[in-house]
Amino acid sequence: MSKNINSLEQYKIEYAKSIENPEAFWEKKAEQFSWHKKWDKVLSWDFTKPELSWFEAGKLNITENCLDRHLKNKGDQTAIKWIANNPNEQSRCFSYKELHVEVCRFSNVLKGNGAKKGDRICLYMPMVPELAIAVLACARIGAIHSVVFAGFSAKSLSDRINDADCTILITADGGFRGEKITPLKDISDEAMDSTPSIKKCIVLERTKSKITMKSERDVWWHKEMQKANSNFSAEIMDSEDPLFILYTSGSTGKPKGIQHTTAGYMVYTEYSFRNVFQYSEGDIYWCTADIGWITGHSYIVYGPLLAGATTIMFEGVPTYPDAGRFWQIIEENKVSIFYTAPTAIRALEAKGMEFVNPYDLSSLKVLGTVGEPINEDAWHWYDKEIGKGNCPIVDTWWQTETGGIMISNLAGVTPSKPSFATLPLAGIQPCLVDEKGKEIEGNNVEGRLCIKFPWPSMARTIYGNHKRFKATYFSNFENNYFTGDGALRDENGMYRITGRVDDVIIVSGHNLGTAEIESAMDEHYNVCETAIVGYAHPIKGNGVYAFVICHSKPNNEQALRKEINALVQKNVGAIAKADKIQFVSGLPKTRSGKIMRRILRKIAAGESDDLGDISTLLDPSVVNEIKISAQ
Ligand code: 7RM
Repeated sequence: MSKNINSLEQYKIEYAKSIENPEAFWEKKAEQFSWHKKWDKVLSWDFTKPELSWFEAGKLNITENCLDRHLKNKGDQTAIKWIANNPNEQSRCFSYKELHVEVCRFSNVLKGNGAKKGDRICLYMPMVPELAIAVLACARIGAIHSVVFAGFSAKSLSDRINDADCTILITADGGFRGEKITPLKDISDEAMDSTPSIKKCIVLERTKSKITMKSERDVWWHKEMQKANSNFSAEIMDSEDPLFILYTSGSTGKPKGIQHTTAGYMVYTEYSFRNVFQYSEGDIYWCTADIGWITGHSYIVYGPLLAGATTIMFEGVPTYPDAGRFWQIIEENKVSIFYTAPTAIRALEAKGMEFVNPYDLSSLKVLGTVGEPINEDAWHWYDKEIGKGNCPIVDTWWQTETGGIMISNLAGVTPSKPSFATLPLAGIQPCLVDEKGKEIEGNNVEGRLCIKFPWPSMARTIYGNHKRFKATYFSNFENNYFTGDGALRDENGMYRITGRVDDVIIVSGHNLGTAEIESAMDEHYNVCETAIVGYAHPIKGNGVYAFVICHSKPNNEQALRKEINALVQKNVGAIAKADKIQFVSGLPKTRSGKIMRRILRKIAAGESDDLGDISTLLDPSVVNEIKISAQ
């Protein structure tokens, strides 16, 4: 493995090299991996189409790089250590050798159930080692995995299965999360009532909940594994063959299936993992995300395994059995690198130091955050109370679409600054543009965050909808990838991400499309129209504020709020439930019929004194009425 960047000077040199000659820079990174055949060309690109190809005509399998490549030197080292939801349940460790065997066996199971290269396979599973095994087995046989977060509803699951025409669904009888059991198979059954493409459902036994198995279609994981051979030679893939699809909300109700490919994603997740966290041999690394999000894909599974690290996987939640669980796990496992979300930090801070103090956190060397801007308060608490002032905090900005961390300090190597993601990784060329798409040069400026040059792990398309891919990311600003975020650049060239400029609300680090929540609410027979905006929430980062127009005046507003939120829970998931629902008689609309969310955001934030120009509204009087009854 090549060495990490280990000083600010070296970062500057590497950064300059990566701009001068990106092809040479990335070629060097790619050479460390095992290839069946090396590439003919490092990069071809055209942002106007957009078309991208990294390491063209290279042949490889990413799981040979995650597993086989490490067998000789670190076959007995722990690859995955899994920690159960219930602290009394035994943890489970898989060495690289053992993980290799499990992945090979499950590859045979997939093949035995009819899967082949290029098929889409949906994973709807709890955070158990079998989820990682299934992800890797898909990659090993050349199938495209689509992991759906196990908190999503039957409707969200079936929409995602249908969008990608998945042929196999892998799930479990249930999942443990805190005190609750999620009935994953029951939810899957409901989803499979409307997913004609699914031929097989492989069911892992986890909670031993009573479920029904449909003969022909449903098979048990453990029974299939008993029969499976533990040798499987990996399918040889092209660099640009798709590796996975992962759904993320967009500004229309329909989620986008972000598609990543093989070689570029591999090179970038390994490189960014090692450098951002300054991983070194012997580290115990723990990312608390769920594999259902991109953070889990890139920094629980692929990045750490590619780097030959020990990655911890946790089934539970931060507050079960109490708010000391994270800190107890760190002590017990001597975690040295800890990566979590600002929403978890804020929630645990609010519980008080009596949950932190009992634990010895001296194994920690590096702390990380991801998912949303971290406010200065939370940053300082994390630094002082968890890092004890000794651990650099990496504030990592990136997206499902970028595949890996784009802007972040390198732990202890480049400077940190509270609430700033700071500097781009070597190889990444961000820029700020104004509304017209003109680049804003210099420092102490603010604008829309774009990336002007390709990097290996960028998404290649939206599954089945390249037009939308182009429209969403490559049409706003010419020759730039548009992130959807606003940012400012300080006097030292450091970036601070200010938030989404489009209609996505980030609640507890999860991207929620306003349109998706609105359409769930609109299903209620008495709901005529809705508008959702985010507002600052002390724990979740953003809360969901709903303005709702009813057909007939509700007799019992509280009961109606409950019914509306039940629909949101069913169609989108519990995380999207509205914190506040205000009933209104009209919404502020422009003459062309667009809701002016800017006004609603101000009202939701309690800043209705300064609403700016409302003269372009169809009916400005509606604003006063909304102001008066604001929650
Ligand atoms: C990794 C992930 C992406 C959006 C992104 C931002 C926000 C993520 C940070 C952040 C400020 C950060 N993927 N975001 N990280 N904002 N500082 N360090 O979260 O696709 O689910 O979300 O999240 O708005 O565009 S994601």
